[in-house]
Parts: sequence; structure tokens; C-alpha cells
Amino acid sequence: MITLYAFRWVPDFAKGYVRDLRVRWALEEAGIPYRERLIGLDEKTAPDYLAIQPFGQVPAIEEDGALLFESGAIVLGIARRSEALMPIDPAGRARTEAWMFAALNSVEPAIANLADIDIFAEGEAWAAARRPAVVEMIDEKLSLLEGWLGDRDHLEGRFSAGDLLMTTVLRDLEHTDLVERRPRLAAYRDRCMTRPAFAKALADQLRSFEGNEPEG
Ligand SMILES: N[C@@H](CCC(=O)N[C@@H](CS)C(=O)NCC(=O)O)C(=O)O
Repeated sequence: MITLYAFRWVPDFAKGYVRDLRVRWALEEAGIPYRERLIGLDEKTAPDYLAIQPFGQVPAIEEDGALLFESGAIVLGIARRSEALMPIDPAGRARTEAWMFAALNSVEPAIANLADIDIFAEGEAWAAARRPAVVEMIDEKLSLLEGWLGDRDHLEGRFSAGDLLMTTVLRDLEHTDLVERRPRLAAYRDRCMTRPAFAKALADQLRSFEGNEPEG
């Protein structure tokens, strides 16, 4: 059985947004059972854990002795096992993979920059100076993404691992109105988030923190 490594505790703003959510969601969509191994923040840079996740981050998984890290790589591995996340024809698979890379490589970096500015550097002068340019960069990506979607329900006509990752990336803008300003994009994100597998994954991540003492 797959063991998923996740944090035992994170600050409130991160609850429901930690990247193991992507893996939980993919596993739920694929109908693959898993168990959790919750680690403390003090364990993340211990040699034992660095042998599992070289950067001391979550998520990571272990299955039959095989270790894997990076949420995108883990979701890709799950998607390759399940038609629920990826079509079986080679062209459809390639398109799904392209959207997975697009979510993580073309859209997520600017959104992660904004999270740094708004959460980790809140109140700092450099953050206030940098913010407008980062917002503009994100807005351009969102505009093009919304343009691509047009009247489509999903990025490629059916739900796939590309939509899964894109949705988790867009959720990181929930503290802004950048997605809400774009009704088609907001509807797309919400459509993906109404999937039962998402609700189950989110509930399971939130439950995993319950009753755990603050750390760090
Ligand atoms: N590119 C990595 C990023 C993983 C990542 O940033 N994980 C965060 C939680 S969402 C983490 O472990 N943060 C703690 C740290 O960086 O020390 C992935 O997608 O798996």
C-alpha cells in the first residue's frame, strides 16, 4: 500500500493548501487506497527524511520500497495508472502531461511569488514595491488561461490530472479576487472542486491536523 508523507501540523493559513492535497486528490480519483505517515516539522531535515524527500518537504510517497517525491511527479505516476486521470491514447496522455507541466511550471511560480509577498513578507517595503508587477504577471496568465478554456468545461474536454494540478494552483489565489474577477475561470476551478474526490482529499488533509499540538 502507498504511504503518503505529510505534515502533522502547519499554521492555519496553510491548512487545506499543503501540497499533499494534490496526491490525496489523485489517489481518490484513481480509487487507490493509501495510509498517512505524518511527520513533525522537526523531522523534515533529519537524515532519514532527507533520504525520502531531498529538500525536506512534503509530499513524498513510498510504495513497496520505492520512494517518490515532488507532487507533480507523484500525481503523474498515479495518473499513468488510472484512466480517471489521463486518457489512454498517446496523444491524450501527452496533452495531459503538457497541462500538468503548464500548471506547475507556467502558472504556479508567479502565484507562489504572490503568496511569499502576501503571507511571508507581509508589511515589508520590498514586498509592497514588488506586488503590482507580480499581480500583473499572474493576471496575464489567468487571462490567457481563461481564453484557452473558452466554453470548455476542462482544459482538454474531460477532467484530467492537468485540471487537478491547475485547480490546486488556482486555489492559492483565494486570498485575492484575481480568479473571481474572471467568471469562466472561477467556474472552471469550482467545477473541479465540486468533485467528490476533491472533497474527500480536503477533508482528509484537514482531519490529519486535528488535535495536533502547534510546532515550529
Ligand atoms: N515542488 C515541491 C514543493 C513542495 C513544497 O513546497 N512543500 C511545502 C508544503 S506545501 C513544504 O514542505 N514546505 C516546508 C519547507 O519547505 O520546509 C512539490 O510540488 O512537491
